Amino acid sequence: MTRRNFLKNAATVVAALQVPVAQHATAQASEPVVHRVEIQQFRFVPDTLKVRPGDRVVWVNRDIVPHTATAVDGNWDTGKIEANGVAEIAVVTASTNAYFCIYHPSMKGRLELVPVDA
Ligand SMILES: [Cu+2]
Repeated sequence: MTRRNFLKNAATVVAALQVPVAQHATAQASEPVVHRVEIQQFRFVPDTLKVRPGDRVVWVNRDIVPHTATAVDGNWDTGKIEANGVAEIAVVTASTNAYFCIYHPSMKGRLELVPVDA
């Protein structure tokens, strides 16, 4: 495979990752949503998400070093997300809290739980 083709294929993968993401504004209130957080330049983007039980949160690591998304209270942890890797959690009631990266504790994010019928 030529480098040009490799880059083209990589771009296709990135585009595919964007497909399942929906916003609450365009979905039925009761439908589970897949939220995506980009990890780039040692930041979670967005750093705060409003989530409902049943939603899923996907982290995509755009950096060249591994990261984690780890609940401060220890209730959930993606484990190591390699460079260009993806990790996912399902949102349950206990998922709502602050999280950080184990390797880079200055990286902080937050999941804010909202009622299912909100
Ligand atoms: Cu990190």
